[in-house]
Amino acid sequence: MIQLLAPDGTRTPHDEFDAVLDGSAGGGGDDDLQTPERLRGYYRDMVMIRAADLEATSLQRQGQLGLWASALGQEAAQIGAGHASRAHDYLVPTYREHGVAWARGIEPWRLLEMFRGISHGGWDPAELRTHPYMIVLGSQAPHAVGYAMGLQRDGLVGTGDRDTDTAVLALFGDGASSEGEVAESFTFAASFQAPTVFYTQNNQWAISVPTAVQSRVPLAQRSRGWGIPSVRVDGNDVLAVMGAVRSALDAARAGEGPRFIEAVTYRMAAHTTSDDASRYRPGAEEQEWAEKDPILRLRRHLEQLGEIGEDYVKRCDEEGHDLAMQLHHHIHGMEDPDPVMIFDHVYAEPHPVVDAEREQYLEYAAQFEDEETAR
Ligand SMILES: Cc1ncc(C[n+]2csc(CCOP(=O)(O)OP(=O)(O)O)c2C)c(N)n1
Ligand SMILES: [Mg+2]
Repeated sequence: MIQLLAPDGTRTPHDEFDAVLDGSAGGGGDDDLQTPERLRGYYRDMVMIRAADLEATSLQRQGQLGLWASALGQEAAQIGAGHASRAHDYLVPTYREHGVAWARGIEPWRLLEMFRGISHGGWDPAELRTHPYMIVLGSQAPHAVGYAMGLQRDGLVGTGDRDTDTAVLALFGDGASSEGEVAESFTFAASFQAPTVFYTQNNQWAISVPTAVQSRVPLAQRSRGWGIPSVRVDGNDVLAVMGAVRSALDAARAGEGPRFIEAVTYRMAAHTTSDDASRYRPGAEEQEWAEKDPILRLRRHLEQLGEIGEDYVKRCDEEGHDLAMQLHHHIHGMEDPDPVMIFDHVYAEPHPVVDAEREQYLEYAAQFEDEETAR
């Protein structure tokens, strides 16, 4: 497993990833992604999304969201992957990519709207180059490969033009990696050398099923039978993640074909707000992973570099608190949408089946209006 930052913050150099991170690989001309200023930025990002995440859980408990899938513990795996992608790459996320969304410029309240059940998508995928969240496990892989094959046909891969060459990042969990769709997508991506990076956050659990039940070998090895090169990185190490994802996307964009990355991380919270992890997961395991906290790790590294002070840490905490309060007020202030809106935007144009369903719903809802009036 590749690790650049140990849990105590100690930095280990890595020839390949360091060249990618400091921008000297691939002909140069890239920004240095590991300046102290950038590192402090990743720290702030992680603090912000953790604050938003905790607030979202509270909002669900207050009855304001139907459900919330927490990404606590996966901040480095997500902030690293999000920032490693280039603006014109296309990302296909699951339902737990709040840090990736943040790095792509998606405001957290848009995610919360989805979990409140009042938005089909929440943002414009064309504008932000990030697909809507998808809950169907493994569906990210065929969508991503299909998109990637489209890019090939549009002449947007391997031309050497850095502004137009594009790659796709497919995100999915350890459990989802066992879905047939992922295997089928490996076949298509490998056969057509489609510019896809498959990125699995192995957070050790698929609801109550541990990763050990998914595979007899480390997940990273799975793609190798397809001829898809893979790496296994410490997913709680923002630099290892960033190095791996940037390097893989650069290769895919250059026309070198697909890549697979396993980021080893931990789901610190329950699967969702509907789950009680204490029913199946030992407390000692949670304790063990708390020591590997990705935010603490980057802070320790910055402290070792002498590049972070109490003031900065305090300011990040305050900003996180402000963000949480904004989310709180935004969500509590929302009006319920007209339920009939659910039938809008199913298709771009009117469709007889949707029209019939709308009519049926209106008739159904009318019964309750009568009851209201009678009372
Ligand atoms: C095709 C499909 N089967 C089952 C489910 C129900 N389900 C939702 S999340 C989940 C576990 C997913 O685990 P993993 O892929 O490891 O992702 P994580 O939730 O840990 O991020 C299951 C079984 C689903 N959403 N889609
Ligand atoms: Mg999982």
